[in-house]
Amino acid sequence: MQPVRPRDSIPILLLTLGLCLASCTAGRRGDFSLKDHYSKAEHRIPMRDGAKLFTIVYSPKDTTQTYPILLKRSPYSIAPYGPEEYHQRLGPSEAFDRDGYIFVFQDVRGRYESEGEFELIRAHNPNKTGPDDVDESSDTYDTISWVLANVPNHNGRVGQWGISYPGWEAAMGMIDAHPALKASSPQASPTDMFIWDDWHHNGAFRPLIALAWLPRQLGLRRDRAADFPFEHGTPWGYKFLLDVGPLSRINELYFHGKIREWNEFMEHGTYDEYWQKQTLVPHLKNIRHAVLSVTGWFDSEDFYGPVSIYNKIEKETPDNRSTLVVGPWRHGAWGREDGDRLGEIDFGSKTSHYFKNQIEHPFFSYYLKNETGWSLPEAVVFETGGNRWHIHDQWPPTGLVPKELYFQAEGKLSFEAPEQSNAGAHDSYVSDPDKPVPYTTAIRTDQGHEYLVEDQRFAATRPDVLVYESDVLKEDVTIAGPVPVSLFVSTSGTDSDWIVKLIDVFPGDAPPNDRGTQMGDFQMLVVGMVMRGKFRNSLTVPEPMVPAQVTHIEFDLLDRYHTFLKGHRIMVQVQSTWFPLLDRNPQTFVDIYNARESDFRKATQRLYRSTSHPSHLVLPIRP
Ligand code: PG9
Repeated sequence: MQPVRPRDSIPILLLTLGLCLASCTAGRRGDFSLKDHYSKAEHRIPMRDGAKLFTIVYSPKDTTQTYPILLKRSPYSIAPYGPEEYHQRLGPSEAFDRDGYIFVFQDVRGRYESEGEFELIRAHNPNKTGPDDVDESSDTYDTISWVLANVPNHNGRVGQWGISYPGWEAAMGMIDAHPALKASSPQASPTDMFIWDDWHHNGAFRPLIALAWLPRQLGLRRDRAADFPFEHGTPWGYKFLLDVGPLSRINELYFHGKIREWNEFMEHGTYDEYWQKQTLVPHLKNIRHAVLSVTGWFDSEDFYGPVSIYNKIEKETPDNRSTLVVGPWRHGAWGREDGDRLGEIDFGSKTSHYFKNQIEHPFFSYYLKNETGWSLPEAVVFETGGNRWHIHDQWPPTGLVPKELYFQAEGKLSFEAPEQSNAGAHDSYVSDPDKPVPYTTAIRTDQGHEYLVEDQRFAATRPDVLVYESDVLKEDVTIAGPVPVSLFVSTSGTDSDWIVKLIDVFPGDAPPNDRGTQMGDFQMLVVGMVMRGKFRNSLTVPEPMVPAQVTHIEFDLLDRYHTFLKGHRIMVQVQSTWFPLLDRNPQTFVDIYNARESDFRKATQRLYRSTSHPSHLVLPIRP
């Protein structure tokens, strides 16, 4: 049955009931025992190549009716194991457990109890020729076939979901999908690890997440005896990585060549076939079942993935049933937090409850249980600053008015183009890789999430950060979508990072927030992005920058939906280091992963702001 799709309509009743429903069900939580309602079975399910994947199935004890199957495949262990040990929760939220589903959990190939070889972000093979050609898509297919044939009391409909790596598994399951797969929800799924997701942003490496993830996770492979304990020896990641020096020293000091994936990362410093073949986006063709892609504006790991999944399905399959949801969340927060705040920023409501009760649960009920009374919107997106949910008939919404916001003399930003005719008008700073600009004031060795909305005053006061600010806004300015950046720059070196941060400056007399933090003149990071100079024209074929030559660099800040409120100011900061969120660019044109200490040099940077070289951002303004 095709869903009714009044694409512009807001389910207002459901919207307003959201919080009530959330608190009502939470109150009854203690009454519901999974052991009373579900039996648990463990299986080793054979894949087409003979590898057996360990799978746990919870089936409703009430067999008077049939149930849909809800699958989650994970590399992070599907513990607890053993027939008497039950999960705390089976579905994405408690409502699923109460409703009755056949919940299927699986350790993916090569992880924990499953046989076979684990491959980090295994590339999809579109040209399978025999049973030995396996990938995550074929493993999902074979699992669904087995469950349909061997688990009784199902209604023939399957859904798949997951957050982060399990979200990526859900996305891979959508490719060449089993016909019984009716609804998929890839949540915080990465799609491209070189361009915008976990390991890199525009080719700039993100060491904190790689150093946290690889040693912790890859020691758990069945075929490896050793774990890789990794001690930083300090709680301060900034000092730790500065002391390490060039990234090539990580192997010398810590991994000793034993982590294959780290070695591969260090060998593939451009967007070559190694990275290109991992990208799932080109394989998202002919996706006809319902898809709910979910991410958070402040997901520091996998914001880009879900948006790219949505965009690709929209482009490839016009009659799709695909929805994008973006809330004001950090990585995966919608699954485990209320979603009412991040750091010092309050979002005004429990946004995760709204998502769980009004979007996620009805989505699966509709497609897997044939329940009516819900319509599938196209994009459900939260506007920060204004603190409201919106339903749009596409993302970015229609009717946007792109408006150039120019860098001006004396640290000003304005919607008027520069008047100064002097082609050389610029601002300048010295970027020193030995004294990089920190990305946060927090003392931590993991990347964290709050930096994505952190007060930027600590950076604004540095001499190697250019700061531009608008006048006080006379009316609200709402942006929706990606923010293109157009920079005219030069460097005295032969490579350089260009980092642009868009910031919301609160009024000086803004009241303290609910935690008592002073918010007067708070500089809230809205979005920031890097372009590594050598990748400005191609991520695959790097090119040196020519010293002192004015160079035009264009890239996008990731999508945002934010209102700079009346009385606030818009700020942009430009810098060339963002450490240790990003590895340090030596500022000389070398293979950074094999760079020597002596390759790291200071560089004098210029940002031009003249009539001939009018550096600017293009704000996608929603009138
Ligand atoms: N974002 C994490 C990840 C996904 C895919 C590969 C490696 C890491 C995660 O949290 O699962």
